[in-house]
Amino acid sequence: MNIGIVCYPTFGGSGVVATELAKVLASKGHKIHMMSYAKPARLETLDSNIFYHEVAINAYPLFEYPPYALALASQMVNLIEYENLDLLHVHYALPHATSAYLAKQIMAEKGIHVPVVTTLHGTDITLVGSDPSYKHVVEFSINKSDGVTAVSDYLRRETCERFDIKTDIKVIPNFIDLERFQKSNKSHFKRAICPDGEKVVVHVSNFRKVKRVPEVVTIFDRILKHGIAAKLLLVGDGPERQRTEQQCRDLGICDHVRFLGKLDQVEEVLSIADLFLIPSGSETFGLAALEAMSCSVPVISSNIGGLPEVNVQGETGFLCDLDDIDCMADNAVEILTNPELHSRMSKNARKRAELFNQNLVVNQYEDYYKEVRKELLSVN
Ligand code: GMT
Repeated sequence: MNIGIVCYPTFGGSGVVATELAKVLASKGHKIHMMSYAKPARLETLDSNIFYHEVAINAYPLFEYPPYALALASQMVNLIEYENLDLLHVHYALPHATSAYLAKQIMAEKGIHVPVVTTLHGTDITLVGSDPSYKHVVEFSINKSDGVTAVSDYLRRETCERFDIKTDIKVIPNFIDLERFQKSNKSHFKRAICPDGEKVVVHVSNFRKVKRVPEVVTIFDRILKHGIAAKLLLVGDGPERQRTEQQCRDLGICDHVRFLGKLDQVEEVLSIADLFLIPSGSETFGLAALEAMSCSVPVISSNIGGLPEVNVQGETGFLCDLDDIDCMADNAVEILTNPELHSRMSKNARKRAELFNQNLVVNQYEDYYKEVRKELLSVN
C-alpha cells in the first residue's frame, strides 16, 4: 500500500510510535510518505520505501499565526494525487485528523476516496483535545475518521467519556522492537558511570510537569538515605529540567545524579539500569516503561491511566497511588536490596514486553487498514 503517515516530529511518544510504525511497514514492502513540519526524531535511517515530506508553512505579513493545519491539508492533497496514497494514518488528533478530513473532502470532489485512520495517543484527548477551544473540532474530526485507534483501553474509555463519540475505537497498543531494546553488555559504560558498582536508577521523559521528575528525585533521595549506593540517570530534557537540577543541589545529591539530555540510544542506558521510575501524573500507555521492561528492567510506576496495562503489580514491578512517594520509595528499596526479587521481576518484565512485539502489533494495523479501506470503497 501507499500510506501517508502524519505525526509531530518531537521526542514525544506519538512521534516515536508513528516513526517506528513507518519503519516496520516499509520493511514489509509498503511505501510510506511521512509528513510533518520537521524531520521526526527517530527517522534517521535511509530506507528506499520511506519518503519524508516536510510541510512548508509560508509566512505572510497578514498571518500572525501561520495556518499549519491548512498547509498540512494541502500537502496531503498533493500526495494523494501525485503519490496515489491508499490511506492516510494520522497520529495525534489535533490538528492532524482535521487536516485529513479536509484533504479527504477535497479529493472526494474529484472522485478519489481515501480513508483516514486516526490514532489517539494521549494529551490530544486528556489535555489539549478536551480544552474548550479545541473540543468541538477534535470531536468532529474523530467522528469523521474512517478508523480510530487508541493506544490503550484506558484511552479508549477516556475518549468515550470526554467526547460524544459515534464511531468504534479499536485498541491497538504501542509496540516495541525486541531486538533493539534488549539488555546488552555495556560494562564499560557501567564502570564509567558507577566506578564503585553502584545500583543504577533510570528515568526517561520529556521533563514536562506531567512526568513528575521532581518526584523521581525525591524517591531517589530516599533510596540514598536508606544507605544504598546508587546513581540516578535522567534521560531527556524539557521544562522541568532547571527545577530538578535545583532540587538536586538543595538535597546535596548532585554527585549521584547525571542529566544525560536527549539521547537516541536509550537502550544503552537501559542496559545498565537496575530500576526504572515513572511516577507520571497522566500516562495513556507509558512507552518509556515498555522500553525499560524490554531491556529487563523492573518498573516502579504510578497506577494511573494506561500504566497498569503495561506494568503488572508484583510481577514486572510495583504500582503505587499517585502521591504515595513512600510506597514508591519503599518498593524501590525492596527491589534494589532483594536480588531474588530483582531477578524474577527482570525476567517477567522482558516476558511481558514480548507481548508487545512490534511484528505482532504492526500486523494489527495492517489488518485494520485493509478493513477500513474495504469499508470506504464499498460505499463509494
Ligand atoms: O507525553 C508524552 O510522552 C508525549 C505524548 C504524545 O502524545 O506525544 O505521549 C503520549 O503518547 C505515547 C505514545 O502513544 C504514550 O506512551 C504516552 O503515555 C502518552 N503520554 C501521556 O499520556 C502523557
